[in-house]
Amino acid sequence: MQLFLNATSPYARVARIAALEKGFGDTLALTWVDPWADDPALLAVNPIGRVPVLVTEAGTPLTESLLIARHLDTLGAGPTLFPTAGSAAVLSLAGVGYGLMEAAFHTVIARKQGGPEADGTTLGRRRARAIDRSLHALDLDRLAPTPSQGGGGTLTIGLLVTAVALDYVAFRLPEIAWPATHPALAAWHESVIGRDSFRRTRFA
Ligand SMILES: N[C@@H](CCC(=O)N[C@@H](CS)C(=O)NCC(=O)O)C(=O)O
Repeated sequence: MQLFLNATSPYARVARIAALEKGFGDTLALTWVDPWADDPALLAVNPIGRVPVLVTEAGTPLTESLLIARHLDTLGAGPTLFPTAGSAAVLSLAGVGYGLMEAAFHTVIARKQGGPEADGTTLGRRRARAIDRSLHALDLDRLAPTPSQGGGGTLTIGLLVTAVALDYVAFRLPEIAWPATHPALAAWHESVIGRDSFRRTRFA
């Protein structure tokens, strides 16, 4: 299998962590690309031109980080990232974590394209409010149903996506300083990013 990715994409990191958690660390070929450069190799497997893309053993390209994670989960070894028991809570958390990731990512891209003024637009302010509300929603109460699923325990797709999203906000939008305003969430986050799969995929 082959994974098209870049080192700063939170979406690609979700796919890569899922691959590592499911035992594909040694067999997954990593193809590093710049999705903004219209690389022909990437466009050949994804007409949308985004990472991540997973090309299966049979040569089928899969796009969308959560769909890739789902496929790897079906195929791989170890505990499932999509447990049947408590499925609604897991997916509910994944939705909030993914929404935070999107709001943060689009804030970064809007700044790159439109300069710092992008933050002051209607959409920019809307994204900032979404980030703020998500951080509150994700504070420990939200994570309470699965507290033992942090560092050493079983990871779910909800916890995985949320931890990557929080790390992305800290990496790209440090001025938000969420660990200071949400210390309990920060303590939980620390325990998850200590996992081998997170340490091996740090943003760079
Ligand atoms: N919904 C997609 C989002 C993927 C995405 O936006 N990837 C970014 C990199 S972080 C990208 O490749 N952007 C290039 C572009 O939008 O043209 C997913 O979950 O995989």
